[in-house]
Amino acid sequence: KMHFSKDGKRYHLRDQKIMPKADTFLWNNSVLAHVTAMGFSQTQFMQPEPTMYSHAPQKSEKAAMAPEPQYFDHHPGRFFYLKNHDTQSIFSAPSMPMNMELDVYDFEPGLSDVRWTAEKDGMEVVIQFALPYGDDVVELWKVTVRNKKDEPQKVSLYPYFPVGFPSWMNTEGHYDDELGGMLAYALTPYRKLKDYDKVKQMKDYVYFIAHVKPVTWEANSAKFEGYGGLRNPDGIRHEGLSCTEASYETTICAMEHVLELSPYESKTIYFIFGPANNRDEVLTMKNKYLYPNAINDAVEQFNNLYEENKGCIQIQTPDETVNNFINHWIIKQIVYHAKTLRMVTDPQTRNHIQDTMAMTYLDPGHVKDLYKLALSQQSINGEMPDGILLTEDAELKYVNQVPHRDHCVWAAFAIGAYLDETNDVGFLDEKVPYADDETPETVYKHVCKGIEWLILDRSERGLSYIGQGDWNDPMNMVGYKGRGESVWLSQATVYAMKVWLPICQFFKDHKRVRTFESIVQSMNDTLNHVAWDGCWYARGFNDDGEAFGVSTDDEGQIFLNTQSFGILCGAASGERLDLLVNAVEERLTTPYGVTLLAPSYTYMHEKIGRVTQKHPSTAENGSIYCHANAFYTYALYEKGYGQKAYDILRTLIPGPDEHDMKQREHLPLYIPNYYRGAHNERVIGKSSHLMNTGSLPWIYRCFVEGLFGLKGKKNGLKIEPQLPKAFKDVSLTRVFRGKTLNIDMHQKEGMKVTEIILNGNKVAGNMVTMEAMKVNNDIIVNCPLTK
Ligand code: CEZ
Repeated sequence: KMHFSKDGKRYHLRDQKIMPKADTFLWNNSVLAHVTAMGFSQTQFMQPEPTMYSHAPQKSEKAAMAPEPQYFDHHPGRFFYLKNHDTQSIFSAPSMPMNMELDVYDFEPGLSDVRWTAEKDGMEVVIQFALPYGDDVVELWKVTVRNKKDEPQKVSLYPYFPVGFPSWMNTEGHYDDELGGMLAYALTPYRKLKDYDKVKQMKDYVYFIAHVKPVTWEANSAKFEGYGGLRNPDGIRHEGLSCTEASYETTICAMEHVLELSPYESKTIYFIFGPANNRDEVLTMKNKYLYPNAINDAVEQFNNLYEENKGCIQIQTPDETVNNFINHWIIKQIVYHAKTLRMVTDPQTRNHIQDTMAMTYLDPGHVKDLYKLALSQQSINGEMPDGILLTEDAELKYVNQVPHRDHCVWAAFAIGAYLDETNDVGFLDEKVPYADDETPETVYKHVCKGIEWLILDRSERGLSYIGQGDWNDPMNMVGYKGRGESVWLSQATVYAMKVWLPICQFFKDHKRVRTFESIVQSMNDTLNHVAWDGCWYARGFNDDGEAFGVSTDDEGQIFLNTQSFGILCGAASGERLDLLVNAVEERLTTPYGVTLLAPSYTYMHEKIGRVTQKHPSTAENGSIYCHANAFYTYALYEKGYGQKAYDILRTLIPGPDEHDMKQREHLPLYIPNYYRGAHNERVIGKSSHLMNTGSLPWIYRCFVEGLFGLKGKKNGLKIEPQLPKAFKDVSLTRVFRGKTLNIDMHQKEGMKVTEIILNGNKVAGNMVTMEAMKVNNDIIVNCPLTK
């Protein structure tokens, strides 16, 4: 009922009922489309701010994709009704709105398109959806109706694409004969005269055109639904749609195509749906995209893109789900993040940097300009802004108007990772200006200045101030009076210095080396002295100097991030390390991953903030936040806890167990922002269904550098696998600095230390130097059995 296709690039969910919320997403440079198995859909495009053009009848205020979309009959979707003229029986595909039991159902998300098959009473509908490659905002649809009987059948096909009632100033729609399709208009509401010029540029028209003219149409939602509603619309019960416009009324795009099909005959209709600024633009799109091969062309271009960026590893392990995820699906998600930066004009600085960072392992050349762009918005005093402005008109909005104190740590992590992978030290010498000083300085200096800003931004006892938040956006009331301290940010600052120290050494920047080394030491001492709660690290200290994230708290006693970074910064060692790992296991671990904190907050804590008001076990309030899981597993690999790390990492990818997937309501096609935490047994593990997440670079690194232990060093590749017990034999291809390594890894009884054989010769130690590598290499790695 649920499985990957043979090549792993498509999924099949053949049961309409077991996972109605199963979903996938498609994207191009301007559009992000989220679709579900049932046919619900949300599409946003950039103009340049995220905008939607297909709404529920009531205008929703939501401007962009958000976690946990709630579906209901009138939730926007792309639906196709089918009526048999002889029997008058009706069903809808892919499933909604009628949701009738189908004889055949298949939700088939691919990397570059989505397909559904729905069959009832000898009539099959195959729907395919894709977005064009590039910048154009248009949905490409192809619907094939096949008569599966040995007698002729006459059917009507009625696509139903809602526009809604998005504008209280002007919403309307009708059939435009010349266009040969539906044209709706919903003016972006505005009040200020100065906004008129902006509104004039908006894509306020919505078009829906088929490549053959319909026989009847409907723009008027009330007429279409009549008394029957969406589940049994009068419009379809009657002979022909009523051809009624919407005149300041809830607007839809529906059409009727009559298809006479001989036995086993099929007919295909192509549709395009999208927003436009004016009628001419609609015509342009029609000419450009309303042709039979449009979808195939788009799919091919996206497939090529993923092929060109297929990542630095291609793996063959005994776990097919993991192979497919790492070889194909995480690639798609990484490329989406890196190329669109989540489709905002002011990505949060930490998101901008981490979304880019994942690309290090796909196409390292891609990251440099994006890092330089971020650094060019740094102040001369070292402070990084809350968001990176991508366009000239962009401004810091929403959460970016709340000052967060952590933005200087990320460049060190990301550029450190870039150097490990590429050894492109030349990048450190490239020069970038500051936001408030045009004299350019080197990338190296910029990052140093960021760290030095963090060093100054500390309390008397040497912990980082939290102000109105750190990594945790909604932790806004811990330190707003100026005294509160973040244990996490203190650890992250130390870790940033640790990552950066070898680079300072490389530059023979002795003074900095001495300073950083001594601060690393003193901060770690302080952390262990004041922030160690006995079995784990506290999360911080509020403005009144009280610790939180400690065992004496009634809620939020332990936080994951301070354990992960407590490991990464080197504060936790020896007994502390074991205690902390045990505490995470006992208090935070669930079958679906590790929760961000526990127990979840159930009431407002005014000395912590907005995070405590989020629903318990969602998002930052104790969900299984994938980003935080990725930090933690990365930290575990750093310390050699390979099996424990993998046990957690594996929980982030659903399946293949059916129960697991059903509980999560998530297919192994992308890492969601979070899964619900432990607060409510009924909904534990449920996916947020949000495809935006900072976890991707860390997860990918966990596989490359942790599990397979193939980490770039100055002179070459260090090979130190931490294979999980279940991976006795694996083979993979690693691309590294222009060389290809075909690697077989085996766990072998009796091995004491890992043995590496490069092109037939045993390597002394675990480094394969660049000099020793040919263009193509065969490597055998024999490891001791994993305990
Ligand atoms: O947003 C994420 C941010 O994109 O939350 C993370 C943060 O590190 C990421 O940069 C943890 O706080 O409540 C809010 O304002 C949050 O900003 C959320 O919207 C959160 C969402 O989960 C979206 O990704």
